[in-house]
Amino acid sequence: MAQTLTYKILESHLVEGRLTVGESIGIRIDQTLTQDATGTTAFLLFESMGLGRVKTQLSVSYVDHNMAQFGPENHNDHLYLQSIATKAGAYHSRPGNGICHQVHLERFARPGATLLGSDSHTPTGGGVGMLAIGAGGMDVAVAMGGGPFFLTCPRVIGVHLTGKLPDWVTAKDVILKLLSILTTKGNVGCVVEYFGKGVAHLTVPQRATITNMGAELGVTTSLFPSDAMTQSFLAAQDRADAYRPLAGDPDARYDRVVEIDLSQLEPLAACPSSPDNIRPIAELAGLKVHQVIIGSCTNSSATDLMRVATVLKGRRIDPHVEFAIAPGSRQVLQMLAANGALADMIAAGARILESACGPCIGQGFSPADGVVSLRTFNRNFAGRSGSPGDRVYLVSPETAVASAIMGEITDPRTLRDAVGIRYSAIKLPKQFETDDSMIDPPLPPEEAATAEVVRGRSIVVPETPPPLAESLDGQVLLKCGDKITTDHIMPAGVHLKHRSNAPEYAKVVFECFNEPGEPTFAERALALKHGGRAGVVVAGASYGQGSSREHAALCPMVLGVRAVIAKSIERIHKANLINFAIVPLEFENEADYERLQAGSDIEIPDLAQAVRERDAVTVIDKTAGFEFVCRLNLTQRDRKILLAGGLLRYTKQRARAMP
Ligand code: MIC
Ligand code: SF4
Repeated sequence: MAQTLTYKILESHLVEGRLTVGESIGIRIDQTLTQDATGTTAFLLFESMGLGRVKTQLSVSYVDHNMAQFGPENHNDHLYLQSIATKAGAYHSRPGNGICHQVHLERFARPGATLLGSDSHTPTGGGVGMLAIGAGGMDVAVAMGGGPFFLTCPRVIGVHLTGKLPDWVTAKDVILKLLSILTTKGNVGCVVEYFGKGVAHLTVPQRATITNMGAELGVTTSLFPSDAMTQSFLAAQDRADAYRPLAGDPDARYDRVVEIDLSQLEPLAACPSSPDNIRPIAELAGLKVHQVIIGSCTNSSATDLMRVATVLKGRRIDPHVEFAIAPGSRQVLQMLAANGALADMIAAGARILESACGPCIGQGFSPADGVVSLRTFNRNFAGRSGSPGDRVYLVSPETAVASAIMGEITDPRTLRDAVGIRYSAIKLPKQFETDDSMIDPPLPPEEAATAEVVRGRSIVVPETPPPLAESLDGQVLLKCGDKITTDHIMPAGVHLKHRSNAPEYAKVVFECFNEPGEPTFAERALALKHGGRAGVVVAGASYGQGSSREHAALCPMVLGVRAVIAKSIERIHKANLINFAIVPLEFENEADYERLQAGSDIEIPDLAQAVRERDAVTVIDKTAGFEFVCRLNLTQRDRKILLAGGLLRYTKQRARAMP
C-alpha cells in the first residue's frame, strides 16, 4: 500500500503496537539530543534509573541555553553535563559550539533515522528527512537507556508545495503562512509532511526553518523528503555517507492536504503575542522599531546570515535601533569570519552575540517598556523576552535587517526603491567549515569506569512523586485561560539558572499570575501540601503549549500539584505530567470550566480506580456543591506510570521485574 514518508520511518522503527491512527505505538530511537536547561534533569534521571551507558546509535548533550553565568550555577551545570555525558557514552557539545538544533542538523542528523530530543524544536532534523521528535527529559533518558519512545500513531497532514519563492520571501514566511492556516491549537497527534514540486527549490537550511517552527503548530513533528538538496547539504558537511534518498509514495494518502503555492507568498510577521497571530508585513510597514535581533534555532544558519550581511554591507543601521545577531553555531560564526560577512555586520552596527539561545529564552536583551522588538525567533509568548507587556514580532532575517536599516517595520521588497538595495541570491556553500573540536567524544568504557562526575552544590536530584493515592482531596490553586504555555507555568529568563535545583526553581511556578502583596502560587501550594492535601490547576484549551520543559510538571509536582483539569492539554506537556504523576483530566463538558472557581475544594473519591480501568471520573466541587465528569485520555502504559507514581518508579519497577 502507498505510504507517506512518516509511516515508512515509523514502520521501520516500530517495536510496539500497530500503525493505526490514534493507537499508542512504541518506536526505536536511533539518536537523542539534550540541552543544558533540560539535560541536567535528564541525565540525573538517567543516573537514578541505573541505566549505565547510552544504548542509542548516538546521543549528544549540548550546552547552549544557559550561558549567562551569573553565580556558579550555570558553570556547575556545564561541568556536570560534560562529565556525565562522556562517562555515559554520549557526545558533549561544549558551550560556544552552538545551538543544539543547528549543530545537530549540521553534524549528526540522518535521513530516515529517529531522533528524540529534550527540546520542542527537535523537529529541525525533519529538514533532512529525519523523524525528529521533542519530548520531556525523562522520556529522553529512557530512550538513551535503549527504551522505546511511546507516541500516538499520528494523522499526517500533507503540505503540497508548488512554485518557487519570490525574491525577499523566505522559508520563515512559509511556516508563518502555515501557522495562519493551522494555528497553534488543535493539531495534537499530527505530523506535517511536505511534498510536491516546490520542495526541490528549498535548501536544507530553509527546510529546517520550516520544520523547526512547525513546533508552534503543536504537531508531533514535521518532515521533508530527502533528495538532491539533502545530498548536497550533507556532502558539504563532509557527511555524504549519511545520505539516502527518501520520499512518501506519489499516491500516498494524507489525512488532510494544505496547498501552498510558494510563488504567491509575501513577507509575513507573527504579531504579539502568539506565533499564529499572522499579518502581512505590508500592513505593518511604518511601525517604529527599537530593537531587532537575528538568531535562534529558527533563523541563524550560514546562508541566513550571509543574506543579512549582503544587505548590511557598506550601510549603517538606524541609530534608534538596537541590533543584535547571534549566529546559530560556531560553524556559522567561523564561516562568517572567514568570508568577511562578520566584518560587514560589525561595521553596520550589529552587536554580535555568542552562538547560543540568548535572547530567545529571555537571557538578556529584554526590550524597553512599550517598544516594538523584531526577532527572527519562533516564539513571542507574552513576557518571554523578559519584559512584561512586551511587543515582540517574529519575522524573517530579510524583514529584520530591512527594518534595522530603516528604523521601522519594512517590507524587504521595497528596499530597492527606497534605498537602492538589490536582492542577491545566496547559494548553499559547497563546503562548510567542519571543525568538531568543540565536541567531546564519549569516553571509552574502560576510562569511563573510573571517570569522576562533577556535581556542584546546585545540582539537586529531583524528588520522586508518591504512588497515586486512592482518592484526591484538594483545592483549585489557580484557574487560567486558553493557550497557557510552559513559559507561563515555569518562566525561564533570569530563573533559568535554577533548572538543576527543582525546589528552588519551584518558587516561581506560575509567577506571572502572582498578585503583589498576596501569597504566591508556590506558597499557597506548599501550605496545602503540608496540610496533606493536593493542589489542582484548572485551565482552558491547549494547556502546556510551547516548550518541552518538564520542569512545568516537575516543579508543580514538587509543590504538591496532583491533577490538572483542562479543556485540552498539549502532547509533550501531557506526557510530562504523567511522567511526574500529575493526573491530566479533560472536561467532558466544557461548560463546567465556567462553573469551577479558584479556591474551590475538590474531591475525586475513586481517582486511582478510574486511572486503573475507566475513561471518565466524577469530580466533586465541594465549595459550590456540584459534580462534573472529566475524561481520562490515557493509554495502558500511561495508567501504569500514573499508578506507580511516575515514570522513574515505573521504570525501576519494570527493571526489578525483569528476569
Ligand atoms: C524554548 O524554546 O522554549 C526552550 C527553552 O528551548 C524549551 C526547552 C527548555 O525550556 O529548556 C523548548 O523549546 O523545549
Ligand atoms: Fe534555544 Fe530559542 Fe531554539 Fe528554544 S527556541 S532551542 S530557546 S534558540
